[in-house]
Amino acid sequence: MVALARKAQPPEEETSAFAADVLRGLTASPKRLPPKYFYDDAGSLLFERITELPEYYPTRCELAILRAHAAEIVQLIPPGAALIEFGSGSTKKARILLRAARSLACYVPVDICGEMVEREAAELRRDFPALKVLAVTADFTRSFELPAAAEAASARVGFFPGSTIGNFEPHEAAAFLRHAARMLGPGAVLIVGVDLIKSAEVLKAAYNDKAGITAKFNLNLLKRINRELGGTFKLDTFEHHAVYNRERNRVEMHLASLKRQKIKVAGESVDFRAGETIHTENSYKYSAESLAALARGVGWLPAGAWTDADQYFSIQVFKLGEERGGAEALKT
Ligand code: SAH
Ligand code: AVI
Repeated sequence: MVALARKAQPPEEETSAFAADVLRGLTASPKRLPPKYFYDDAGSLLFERITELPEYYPTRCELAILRAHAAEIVQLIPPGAALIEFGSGSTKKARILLRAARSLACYVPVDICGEMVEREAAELRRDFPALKVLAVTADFTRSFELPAAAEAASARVGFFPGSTIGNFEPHEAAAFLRHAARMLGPGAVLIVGVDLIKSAEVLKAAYNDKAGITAKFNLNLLKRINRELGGTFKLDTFEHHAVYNRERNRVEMHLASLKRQKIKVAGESVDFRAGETIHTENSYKYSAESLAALARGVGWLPAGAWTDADQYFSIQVFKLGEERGGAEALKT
């Protein structure tokens, strides 16, 4: 079995892209940082701890839907297709589909965190010895090459669980769905997991856990900037804030400076007022209908939808349309 490990960019370019994004975000008003940088190895492991918290319901709900409906979901995967997961993390959810699926050409976990994707791929190869597991380290918002076996498969099926789609602005989510259509090509299927709109109390608790793991996950971004970009952030002078913005159906995460201070990052100086925040993440919540409408707008047609008993989470399957919408999505 051949294992493909691919770096999206050489490390130097990666570091300078990180530095440029951080400096752009910290000199903007209000200050912001892209959430994709949460996921260094430590951040990926902290996210895994979040998924086990009593307050963080999305993972449990999505796993329950997958376990209950795997047989129906895999019916929508064409025989001989390649399964490509965007933001594969622990691959726990893919394992449910992999156990239920009949004939897959290969499984391609794609993640920005190279350590995580390689570690998980090695475990999957042990647990599914007959499956070709072709790990790709890449930023899924950019074009990247799929392994040859995925290109040669009868069709490509995208898997985008975890409500990672909610970390995009809605226009970015539409752009990603269009990009996924182009990448997966004619006959593609896309399985998306999305967190549904619900009471503010449940949402606030999920992002303000009592054990403080979400706070650690948020602050880890500053730790990473210190380590990789020579930053001088003192972690105990910043505080994790997570609020629900009802008008925009999104949970916002911020890091608030507890005092007026000056920070050095990548050779530049950045000033903070007391109480000033860095906006680090949005986690948009959708209705089942609003996600379907977003997908339909870029050529993906609904093929199935499932929810959990509390209607907290939704898994939806889309197929590329043959008519105008599908052709539209596949235009370069
Ligand atoms: N699919 C898993 C993990 C979700 S967490 C689950 O459902 O539990 C989000 C995952 O997406 C992380 O593993 C993170 O490293 C990855 N990720 C976030 N932004 C990314 C990007 N731009 N490109 C590739 N991977 C990304
Ligand atoms: C990966 N993503 C969908 C998670 C979310 O819920 O937005 C990341 C996360 N942020 C805080 N807790 C979990």
